[in-house]
Amino acid sequence: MRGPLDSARALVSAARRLYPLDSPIAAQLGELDRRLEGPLRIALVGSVKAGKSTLLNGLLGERIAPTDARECTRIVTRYHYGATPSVRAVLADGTPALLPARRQEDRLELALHGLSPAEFERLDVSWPAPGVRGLTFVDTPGTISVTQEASDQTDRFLLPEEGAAGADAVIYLLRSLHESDVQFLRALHERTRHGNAAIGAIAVLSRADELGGGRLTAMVSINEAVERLRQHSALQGVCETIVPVAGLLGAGASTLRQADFSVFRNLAARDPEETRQLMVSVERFLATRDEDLPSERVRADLVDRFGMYGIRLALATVRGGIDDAEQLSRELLRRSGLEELRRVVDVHFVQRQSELKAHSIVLAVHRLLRAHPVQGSDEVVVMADEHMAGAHTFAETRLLGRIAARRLSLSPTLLSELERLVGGRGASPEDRLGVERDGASAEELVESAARHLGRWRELTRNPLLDDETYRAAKIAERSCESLVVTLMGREQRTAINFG
Ligand SMILES: Nc1nc2c(ncn2[C@@H]2O[C@H](COP(=O)(O)OP(=O)(O)OP(=O)(O)O)[C@@H](O)[C@H]2O)c(=O)[nH]1
Ligand SMILES: [Mg+2]
Repeated sequence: MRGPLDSARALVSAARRLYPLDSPIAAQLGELDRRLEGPLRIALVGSVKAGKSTLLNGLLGERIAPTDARECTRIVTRYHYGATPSVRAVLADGTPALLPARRQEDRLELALHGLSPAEFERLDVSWPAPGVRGLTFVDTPGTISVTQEASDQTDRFLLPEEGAAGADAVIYLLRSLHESDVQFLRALHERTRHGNAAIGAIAVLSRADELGGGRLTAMVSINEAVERLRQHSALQGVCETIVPVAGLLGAGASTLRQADFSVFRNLAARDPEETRQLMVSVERFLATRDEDLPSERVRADLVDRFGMYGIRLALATVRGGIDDAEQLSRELLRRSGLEELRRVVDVHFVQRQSELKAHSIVLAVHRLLRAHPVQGSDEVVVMADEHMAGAHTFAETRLLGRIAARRLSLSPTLLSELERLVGGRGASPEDRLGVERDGASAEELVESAARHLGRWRELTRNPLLDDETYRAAKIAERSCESLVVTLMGREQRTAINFG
C-alpha cells in the first residue's frame, strides 16, 4: 500500500515535470523534495516568556536553548542531532555563516559577533543530544514580541508567503488563554488547513507551577485550569489537545545529577520548620547565612535550574523516601508533566510524522501551482486535493483531543477502546488492537480488527447517539476499516513468504 510520503513524492515529481529545470519554481520544488526525506520539524511557539526555550531544554534533556533575556532568543533556531556540536547561521540576506559553539559547563553559549538579531534569518544548531535524534525542534521568538521584528520572524517562519510552513507540527505554549493566543492558533490552523488535514498542533499550559503560586498543592489548581481550557470553545478544532507542564522543573529533572541529589538530601535532613521558613521566598533562600547550608552559588544554581517549586517538591520527595538521583529525576519528571508531554508528542506527532510531513509539502506544492499555473498544473492540483482529502489520521488526532476533554458519552470501557483504536497508545496495528508485538498471528489480527469493525459499525446505527459520539464512532469505523486492509495485506505477504 502506498503511504503518504510516497504519494507526496509522486506529486512533487509530477509538479517538477511542469517547469523548466532552471526556473525558480523548480528550485523550490527541489527544496520540498529534500524536506520530505528530512526529519519531522516541531516548533515551540507562544508569547514572550511563555517558557518555550526552557521547555525545549527539557525535551532535549540538555541546556542548549538560551533562556531569559539573551539576544539569541529573538532568532528562530533549529536544533538537529549531530555527532559534533556546530552552529550555522543564515543571515537575513541569505548568506550562510559559521558561529563558534562554546560549551559553558553544561550549557551552550552563543555569540552573535556584534550582529543584531534582526540581521539573522535563522540559526541551525547541531548537538549530540539524544532528545533530538530523528527530529528537528525549532525554538521561536515570542509571537507578541516586545519587538515587532522578532514576532514577524516567527510569522514568516511558520506561515511564509510561499514554500512550506517552517514546521510540520507546533507545540503552542500558553500561560492563560488570551485573545492573541486564540488568534494565532486560528490563523495557524486556517492557513495550513486543506481537506481533512492541517498542521499538527498541541497546546501546553506552561509554567504550570506558577498557577498554584508554587505551592505543593499546585496540581489541583492546574488540573482545574486545564479542564476549563479543554472545554473552552475557542480552542476547539484549532489544537488537538492540551497538557499542563512545569517546564523549568522538567528541564531541571532531566539534567539532575548525583551532586544535585546530595544537596537536596542534605537540605531535606534539616529541621522541616526551619527549612520551610528558609523557602518562603527566593530572596530568603539565597540571602540566609548559615554554614550548614549549601554555598550561595549552589543555591542560586538550584533556583535557576529547578525554581522554588522544584526545590520544594524535590525536598518533599526525598523526605518521602526516595534515595537516589535516578529515582528522584524520574519522579520529578513525572510530576512536571514533561513525561506526559513526551507521550503526547509521540502519539500526536512522531508516530504520525509521515502524514504531517506529507501534508506540509503537499500544501506547499498546491499553493505553488496555484500561484504559478502552467499547462498541466490543474491536473496536479487535483492530485494534491485528493491526497489531502484522504488524510484520515488528522481526524483521529482531533478525536483524541475530544476524548481527553471528555466530550463523548460512551462507557469508560468503550472510551478506552476508542482511544486505543484511533492510535492514542501507538499507531501500529498491534498497539491499536491492544495485543503484544508478535503476540498474535496475522490471521488472528485480521479477525480481531474485523470484530472491532463490526462493533463500531453497529454503534453508528444506534439512533440515540448524540452528534459528537456518532462522529467519533464513524472515525473508529474508518480506522478499523483501514486496519483490516493493512492487516490483510500483511497476511497475504506472510502467506507468500511461507507458502
Ligand atoms: N516558575 C517557572 N518559571 C519558568 C518556567 N519555565 C520558564 N520559566 C522562567 O521564565 C523565564 C522565561 O523562560 P524562557 O524559557 O526564556 O521563555 P521563552 O518563551 O523562551 O521566552 P522568549 O524566547 O524570550 O519569548 C525564565 O526566567 C525561566 O526560568 C516554569 O515552568 N516555571
Ligand atoms: Mg526563548
